[in-house]
Amino acid sequence: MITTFQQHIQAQQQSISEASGTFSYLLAGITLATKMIQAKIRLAALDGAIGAYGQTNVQGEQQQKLDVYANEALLHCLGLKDSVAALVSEEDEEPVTFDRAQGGPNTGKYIIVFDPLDGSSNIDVNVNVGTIFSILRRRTEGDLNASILRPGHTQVAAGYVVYGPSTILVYTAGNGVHSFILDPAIGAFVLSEERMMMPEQGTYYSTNEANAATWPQAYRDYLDLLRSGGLGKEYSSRYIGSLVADFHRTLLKGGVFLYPPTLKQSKGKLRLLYEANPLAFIAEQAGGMAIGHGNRILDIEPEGIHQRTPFMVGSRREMEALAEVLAG
Ligand code: AHM
Ligand code: MG
Repeated sequence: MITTFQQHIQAQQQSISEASGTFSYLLAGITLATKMIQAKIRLAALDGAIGAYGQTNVQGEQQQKLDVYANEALLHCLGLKDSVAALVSEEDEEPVTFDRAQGGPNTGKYIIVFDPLDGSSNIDVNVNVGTIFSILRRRTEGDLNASILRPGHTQVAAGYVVYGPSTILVYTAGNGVHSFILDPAIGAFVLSEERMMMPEQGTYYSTNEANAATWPQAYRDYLDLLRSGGLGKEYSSRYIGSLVADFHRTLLKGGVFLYPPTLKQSKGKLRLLYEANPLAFIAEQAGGMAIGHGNRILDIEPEGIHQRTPFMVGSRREMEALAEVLAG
């Protein structure tokens, strides 16, 4: 018999720290939103839902119509839940917060941080995109912002959905990494693999090589090391330009994904809270590693919700070699 995502979460609740029905109810909001997003994406080219929305987001990027839809779907499906204290999105400059009881205090227990539609520049050409999410527990002391700006090792759960030939959900709640495939016949995410482990070493590197000329020298040396067989394998390159899709391949096949600092983006391009942190949590749970410019991603103390970071993630062998090269 099948195991659905909901059943899996409930069975796990004995062993994970978040042993309450609230947590699975919260995750049900995320899965509903991602089902709405995938349904929209599948029909977008027919419905005229592809193309620019006509505004730029807080990152200064052109918003696509589907970016806006994906963001609204998540805000709608999560905003009604009492357990939610705040929603932090790539598409919104400030966190969205809720006062539940009329005029009463915000009593929600969880903060959900998300990139509603990652890789949306690929939408026009029918290439995979995804949704990334991270769940934090609200702290009892300090204001909401202090609860949001915490290092990634405090995440309660994290995951992503990749909208590819199949719609696949991958998540961790700190007790292994599990993956589910959306079965369109029953409208449910069905367990496909439990306790996924990243291969110790792979044969792919994944990076926007056009930027290599402006990377710090150490990253160019590292690429040379991979290309010259220095790690004992012959590497191939694969780069989609949708982080979720590039990460998903790295998780399954091993290897390394690199987005180092560049001349144009001296602090890196990818966002710490809703891109690097959730994927770093998953990578570590699967036996891999994730670092910024030399430091462990999950230890970075965030200063802003839209903060960027260099982001390198992958198999243990490749990542240890990278850490050595960066350390000189
Ligand atoms: P976004 O679509 O949320 O803005 O995400 C940024 C994307 C990532 O999905 C991807 O890894 C990266 O930007 C690709 O950047 P580049 O085109 O510079 O290689
Ligand atoms: Mg995005």
